[in-house]
Amino acid sequence: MEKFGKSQSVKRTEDVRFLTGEGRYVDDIAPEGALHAYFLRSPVAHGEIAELDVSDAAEADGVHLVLTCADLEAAGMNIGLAGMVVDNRDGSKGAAPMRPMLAKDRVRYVGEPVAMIVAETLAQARDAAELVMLDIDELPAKMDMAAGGETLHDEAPDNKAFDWGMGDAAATQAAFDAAARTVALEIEDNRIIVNSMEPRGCYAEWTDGKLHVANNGQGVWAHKGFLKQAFGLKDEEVRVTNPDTGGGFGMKAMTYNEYFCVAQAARVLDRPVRWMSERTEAMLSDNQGRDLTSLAEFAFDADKRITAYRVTSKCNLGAYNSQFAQFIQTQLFSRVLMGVYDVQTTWLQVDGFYTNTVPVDAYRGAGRPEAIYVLERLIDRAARELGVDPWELRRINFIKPDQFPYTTSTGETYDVGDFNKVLARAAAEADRDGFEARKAADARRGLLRGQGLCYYIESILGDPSEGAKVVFEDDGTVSIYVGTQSNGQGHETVYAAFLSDQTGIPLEKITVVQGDSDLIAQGGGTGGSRSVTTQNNATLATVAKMTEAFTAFLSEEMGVPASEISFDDERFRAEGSNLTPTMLELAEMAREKGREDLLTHHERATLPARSFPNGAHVAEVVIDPETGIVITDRYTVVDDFGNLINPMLAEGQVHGGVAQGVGQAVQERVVYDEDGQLLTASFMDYALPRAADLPYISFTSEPVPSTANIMGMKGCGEAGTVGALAAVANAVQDALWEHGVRQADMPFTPHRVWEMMHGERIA
Ligand code: SMO
Repeated sequence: MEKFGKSQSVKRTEDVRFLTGEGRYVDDIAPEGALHAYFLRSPVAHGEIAELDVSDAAEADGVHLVLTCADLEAAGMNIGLAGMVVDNRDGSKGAAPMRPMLAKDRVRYVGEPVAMIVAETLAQARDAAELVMLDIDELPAKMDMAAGGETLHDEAPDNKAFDWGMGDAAATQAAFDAAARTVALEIEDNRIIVNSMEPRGCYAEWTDGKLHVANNGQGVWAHKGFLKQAFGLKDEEVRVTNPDTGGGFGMKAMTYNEYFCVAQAARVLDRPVRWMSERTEAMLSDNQGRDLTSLAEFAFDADKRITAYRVTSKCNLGAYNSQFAQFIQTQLFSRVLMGVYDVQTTWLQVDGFYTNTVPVDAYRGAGRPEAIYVLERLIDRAARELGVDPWELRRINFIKPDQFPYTTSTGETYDVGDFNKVLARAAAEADRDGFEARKAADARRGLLRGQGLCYYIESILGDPSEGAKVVFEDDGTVSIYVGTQSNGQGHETVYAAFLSDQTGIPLEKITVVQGDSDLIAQGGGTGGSRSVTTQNNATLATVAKMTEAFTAFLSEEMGVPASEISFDDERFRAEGSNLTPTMLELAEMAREKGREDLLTHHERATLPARSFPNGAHVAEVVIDPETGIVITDRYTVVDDFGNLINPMLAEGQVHGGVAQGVGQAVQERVVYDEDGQLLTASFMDYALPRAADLPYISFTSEPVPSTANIMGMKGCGEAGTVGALAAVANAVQDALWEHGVRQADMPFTPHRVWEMMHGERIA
């Protein structure tokens, strides 16, 4: 395994570019002379459009075009997407109300795009938007998931999008009936705003009937498919590119309405058109994350073994089905329903609802953080109610090493794992033994200290296939074309280092090419912790073919049988010859001989099975009971990511993921008023964590190499977030337990913690 696990922390080659202002984001590269688009968005959460008159706006200075839904329809466009739907429990399909690209007849959330103004300058477009006559007959806003109230879509009576179930409800009930003990917990998973550092944006241009859309996405091919569909174009008539992208986190994976509208404007005007979201606009229009409440229950036998697990959730989808939304809290949640515990009797029931809020979709982890949060909160609660150490209760119920491969009740097959080993390492790294002394020291200062554990598992998601094309360029460099899409994670470094490691081609000669649907035929983009495992698997396949081809070439050139030639990842060696060419040297020889076929190699490969990153997060919080302020004081992560390609970048992924998890747990929360106005629409009101809000994050790798792929890798992109929520929440609950707090829901802001402790609400 040494071959795949050199585990060198190569420094990020892209950082010189990023840190010296040489990054090229979509707003940096819009074509000269592109017109500016600005979206007029609904100022109210719910209502019928009584009047939409854009004639004054269309006449305003600098304005070239104003588009409404009627214009899109008149142009014959397919004006909306319904999103993917799940099956209901009775076998029917979940609701599929169309989400128009620009509001048609009705608006359903504050921020929904109603009209698009295109002008010479952004200021002119914005000014013209004020001239649009938009008269909305307001309807009551439906802001919760309770029955009754206004209906958003005719297709969804009672605002119910779906009722989905998985598992064996009857067997689960029987296990509860027979249980020695049962434990239940009802908890909320607060809605958050994703807040990528770079907001969404795009530009579009048409050249000889071919559409080019550049946007900051998570991969070009999904966007290309939807654009083809909307405009009725052939494959060769659409090109999508993703330049440097400043964070996506799931939120940028979707093909948003703005991209279609900008493309249509560029077509009508026969000029390039650009759009860049502003921060508050992003807060009102980027898909949001989480937002569900769950009742979770365990049945136990007399030996403290869990005999059944039942979760019933309600999830808030916002005003429409975003692209993947119906899958997040259902199928993706179910992937790791039972986490690392050996329990076969389970039932998951999820009902989805529409409300007059921004649509909700994938956010770092997409269903797995939600599932692990519920499970790891419940097991902690169960330990308290059963009077067992929470670490011990986990150990009792862990899937044991000799049970692998282990197929879960929801049909996932975990290949390997050694949860006890990881947990023991976490106890040491977190200095669990020193906790009581730290707690006592804080108590002398009037402060409360709590410790929380989360043992998480996640699965990689998305397309298990990927392609890798290696090209020996005329200038002696080598390009590798990849189907994934860096959003800032360091892919350029990791892929180049891996190819270098496998071929001996010097790292500095390798360039990673990504994000252009004209350059590589297919690719799955970034998401679901898939990128490095899936992409390197493709690289391996390509390297195998390259090695074979160069071996055959050398064999012909030297007149030595191919069976006598070997390649050791650096040099080719032929028996009885002291000629030991590198792959780069052979490529040059091939070029001289006119063997163009040896200069390009392109293979696709599919991972044979999913892999399952897992690990233990241990958080310690300190709470000031006078103010309710929660400080995340210590944070320890021990992860089993299998073999690491670049430990430093894996650690960086964990740091970022933990920051997002701690942010949700301690600070972040979307707040709407009863009329559906977003009260947290700027960083004045929405508390994103800053560096000073986070402690040093200790990261340790305790790998159990995966057997699901030959690299022994498991993935790491979302793991930090999956583990962080319950670790922090359990720590807060630990600190507050002896103060009588039994309902501890995120986020643990001072105000909310004070209320929990004092049992009363402050305004
Ligand atoms: S939330 Mo992700 O991009 O699977």
